[in-house]
Amino acid sequence: MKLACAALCVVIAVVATPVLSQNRPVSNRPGRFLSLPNPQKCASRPKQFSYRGHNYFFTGHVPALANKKMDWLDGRNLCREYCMDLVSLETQEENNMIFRLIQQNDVPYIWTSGRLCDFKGCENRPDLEPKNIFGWFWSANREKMAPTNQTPAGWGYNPWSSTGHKKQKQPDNAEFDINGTSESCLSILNNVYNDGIAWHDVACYHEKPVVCEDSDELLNYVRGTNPGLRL
Ligand SMILES: *[C@@H]1O[C@H](CO)[C@@H](O)[C@H](O)[C@H]1NC(C)=O
Ligand SMILES: [Ca+2]
Repeated sequence: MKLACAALCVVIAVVATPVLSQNRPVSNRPGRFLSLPNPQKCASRPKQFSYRGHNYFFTGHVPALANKKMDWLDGRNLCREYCMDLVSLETQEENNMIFRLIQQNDVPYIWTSGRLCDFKGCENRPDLEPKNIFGWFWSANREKMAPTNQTPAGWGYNPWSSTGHKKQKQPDNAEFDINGTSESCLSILNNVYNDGIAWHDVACYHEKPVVCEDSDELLNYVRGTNPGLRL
């Protein structure tokens, strides 16, 4: 479901991507920005598997990146240099594909592009309240997620874990209760809480491998500015 409200799109756009807002700060840490795509890297990006016209790769399967772990924003930026972004899981089929990758390769956890709208511009939005249920979206394309307490439309299960650090269903913002750090980013954890492979809200500073997925926006941008480049 696309975000209905243009206001949210504009607001998230500042933080969450567009080509036109590359140079805006995206976190409290000074000097951190979204990266521009690198046309050469886009043209030679790893294409390990594909789904509905998008290519994907897992950093653990790229020799030069195999041992790399990064926080959420660095993960986005690694992907973005390849005209990709962190993976977004809008359908059960796509989610199952990523769950299988994690299961078959015994991957402990990855970052997705899922993000809580809890930054500047997300205030005064009754439609996003309560945030833990209605405030989640995919940063890569700014698509709103289904309410976290419901099985998404067209799915046979709710991908959020039913347990976690506080033995409560996710998202639980558990680290906030420990030391005030919000769990604003969406990670897939592999049985960390004896809960199988499932979605968890996790503080964005944690370092994890990532799955990158083609970004139509960045590919179109590089296509437009580099005529003849094969992507
Ligand atoms: C919060 O707690 C986690 C887990 O113990 C720790 O890794 C992190 O550094 C802490 N953050 C702050 C700001 O104290
Ligand atoms: Ca959590």
